[in-house]
Amino acid sequence: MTTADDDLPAASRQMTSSFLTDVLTGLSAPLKQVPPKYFYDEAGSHLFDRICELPEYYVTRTELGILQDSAADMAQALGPGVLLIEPGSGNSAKISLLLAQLQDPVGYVPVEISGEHMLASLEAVRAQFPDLEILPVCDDFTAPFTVPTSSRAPSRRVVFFPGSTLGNFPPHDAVELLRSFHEVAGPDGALLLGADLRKAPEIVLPAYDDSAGVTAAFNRNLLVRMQRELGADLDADAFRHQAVWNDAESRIEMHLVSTAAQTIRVGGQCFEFAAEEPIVTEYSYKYTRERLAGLATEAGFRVAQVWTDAREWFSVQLLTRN
Ligand code: AVJ
Repeated sequence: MTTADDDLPAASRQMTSSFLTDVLTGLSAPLKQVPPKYFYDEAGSHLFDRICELPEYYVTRTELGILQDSAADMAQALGPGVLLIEPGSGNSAKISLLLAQLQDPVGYVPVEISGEHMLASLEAVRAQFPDLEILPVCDDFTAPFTVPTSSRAPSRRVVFFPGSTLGNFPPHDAVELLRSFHEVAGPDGALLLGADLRKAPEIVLPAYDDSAGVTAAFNRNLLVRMQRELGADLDADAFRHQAVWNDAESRIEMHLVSTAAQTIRVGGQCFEFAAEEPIVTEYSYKYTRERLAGLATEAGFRVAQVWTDAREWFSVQLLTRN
């Protein structure tokens, strides 16, 4: 088994150096930014779990509802003997709903950068499906990764990518990511994709600016992580959380706004902020079904089936290879 345990120290060293590189590059850009994948350290992963419970955050609840209603139908569409690959796993609830319905899956391959969080959620899957072969990969799924070989040959590979994480990627990058999943899935492979849909900003915006301030803490945790892991010299309280709906781009933008003119120091470099200057920390695109079908087509997929909730807020889509 390709267990992550042995590789963890090396993997996290690797992670630190790319965190530093990405922070330095991002803060040097005219519009300052830090990639959202760095939200998910131990504290960030827990804060995200709390976001999923918030009344305003409809995303997880709606997707879970679709999976509860239609996992049997999805399993039927996928067929027996699949190897299930989950990039960015970290929470077992969704995969469990699918695994419970799949007919004789040959294995489960979780792919996750946050090693410890993955291992914890893996235990839940292991307990529920003791006979399932689990082949974890500790890697960044946005870069190409090797799929481990299962003991039994699969009928097909199925990439399961729930949670609307695709929405973090601007259209061009989203197509690139879909292309890499197309590659990972291989001939006869498929992608089961969870995607949040475009809807009224009155519904979307509060999901990223909740009244309890959990999303604000999640966003500011990035600064805390920079202090702890990179020795950044900054005051996290001198930045405030901001969520903006950008209608033209059909996306939520999360910002950390500098409350005053200030200088912060990271990795031996100084970065000047004007008062009210933002760091962009996340885009969360809300694509229409048509737009998603367009992106899928560009990546070589065909939309075979779509499951949604009654309000059509969220979709789970089965993309197959042409
Ligand atoms: C995990 C990327 C789907 O964009 O809704 C939640 C992350 N950010 N609240 C999303 C997130 C702020 C989330 N995804």
